[in-house]
Amino acid sequence: MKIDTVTTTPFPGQKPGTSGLRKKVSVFQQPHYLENFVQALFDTLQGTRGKTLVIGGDGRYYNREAIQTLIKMAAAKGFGTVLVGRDGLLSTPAVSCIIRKYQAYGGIILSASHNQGGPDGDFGIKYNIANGGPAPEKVTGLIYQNTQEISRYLIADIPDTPLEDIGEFQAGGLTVKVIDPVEDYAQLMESLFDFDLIADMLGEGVFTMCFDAMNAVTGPYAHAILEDRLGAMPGTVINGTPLPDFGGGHPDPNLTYAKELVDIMNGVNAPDFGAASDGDGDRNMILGKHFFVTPSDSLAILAANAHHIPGYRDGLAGVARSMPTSQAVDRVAARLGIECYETPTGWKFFGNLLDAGMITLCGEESFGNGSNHVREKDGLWAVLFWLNLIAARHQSVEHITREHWQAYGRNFYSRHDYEGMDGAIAQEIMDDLRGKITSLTGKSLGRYRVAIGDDFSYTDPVDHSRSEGQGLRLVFDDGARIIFRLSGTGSDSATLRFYMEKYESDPARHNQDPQVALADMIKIANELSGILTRTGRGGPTVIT
Ligand code: VG1
Ligand code: CO
Repeated sequence: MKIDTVTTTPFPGQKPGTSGLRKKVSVFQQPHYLENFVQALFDTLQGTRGKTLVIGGDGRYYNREAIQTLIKMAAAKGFGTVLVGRDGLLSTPAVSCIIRKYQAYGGIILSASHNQGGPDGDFGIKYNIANGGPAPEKVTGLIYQNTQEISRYLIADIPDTPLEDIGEFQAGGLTVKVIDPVEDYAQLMESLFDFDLIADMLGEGVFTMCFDAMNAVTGPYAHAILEDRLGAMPGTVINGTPLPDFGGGHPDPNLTYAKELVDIMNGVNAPDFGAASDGDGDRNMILGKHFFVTPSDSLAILAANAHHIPGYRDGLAGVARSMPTSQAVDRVAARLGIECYETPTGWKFFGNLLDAGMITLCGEESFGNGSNHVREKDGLWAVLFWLNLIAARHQSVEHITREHWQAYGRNFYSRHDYEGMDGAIAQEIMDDLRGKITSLTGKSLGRYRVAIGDDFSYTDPVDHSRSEGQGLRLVFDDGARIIFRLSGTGSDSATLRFYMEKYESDPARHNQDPQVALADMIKIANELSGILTRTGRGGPTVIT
């Protein structure tokens, strides 16, 4: 095998964010751009000779081209085997599952998750380590350092590998195995959930559901698991064919971008259960008939009901949530007598807790839940968890959620996103807030007294690594909170996120619209930040 050493120079800004490096497709298409980043990554990896690397992506535009480059660079790096999904497809949780199952050295996921795709959209790349989870900050920091000093990359001079069919190919010294993207993942799901029980419920034709794959990677998974194995009616999965531009939409399962599903679930003859997943299959949105479950509530409900699910019948070691996620799950943990950990935003912070056996379930307010079955959040897993729960309890999504609020109280919660902002203005708003946040401690804002005003930092309880600057928070005396964060998953423009939360124990008040229940907090957030006057906007782009 001939290996070419190509001279190159650094690109600025190849710094991984909340979840890998995400840039416009046109940026990734520049000569050497992808190669530089991959070489910077490979230069951090020791002892890869003969080892296995998993490669897959969410099928977005530029996926196929990028995978060929990765295979050639993996050959040059001396990996022994590459496992790649057919057509280059693997969901993020499937990559995590496959790394763990085949004890691979690591994996590369090509995705910009919920960001738009197509030639004018975003592309992304993310590295996962041997536990199946996203590389921790110390690794992503090293990669970034390398990108700033890079002067060459190594690539094998071998032909492209055909990815259309399952099979095995020799590429220089490398064996490329093109695998079924669904099979290993489906087997794992079957080991956790009561498929017979779910199949009985779906097969009767009385219980109906709709799953929106948003023209992204979960299409093949949902068809295979929900329709083929569990017997849901054909047509249950909508937008089930992965498209390079996701049909022009944002593959982001929220109330704004999953509009088709939301309309179906709010319409006449709405199905009993609705769900959607994002570009790379790690997020989930759960809906009942005319009913929306916030991701934070969903996490709490899964934790409170885990004993109904075969895979979790032995109980939970502990739970964790990201800092901006509502404290609903904290109440469940308290009642179960288990620990609840609070981590910064991003799945990479759950890895150590899961590996150490300190937690079983974890989640984020951004439509992400997961467990110790893999080291990524997992969209279809959450859907199957809910289906198993509904089948076990014979109750609707709305009933289960309302009963949960009765038992634990309701944490009213909302996130306001200001997308597509001018980066300088967004930064200025955050800087101003950071400048005054600590001095607000002890002061009154409206009828609230600030107990903590700070910039959240985290010390990992396992390896004691520190992460600073993880979001500005105001915690009030009664536990209510306002959090301000700058998104770390965008490509060019900036997104500001405001998170508001407030607890209500009185069941008589659980029916309020969260926007009404939280109106006073939203007002405080808007006034403190000056968001509306400083941007001239009428309101947020997305409200969850
Ligand atoms: C967002 C979410 C965060 C999530 C991350 C990756 O990050 O807020 O909770 O872990 O996306 O999810 P940010 O920095 O934009 O707020 V995914 O499905 O895009 O990999
Ligand atoms: Co995602």
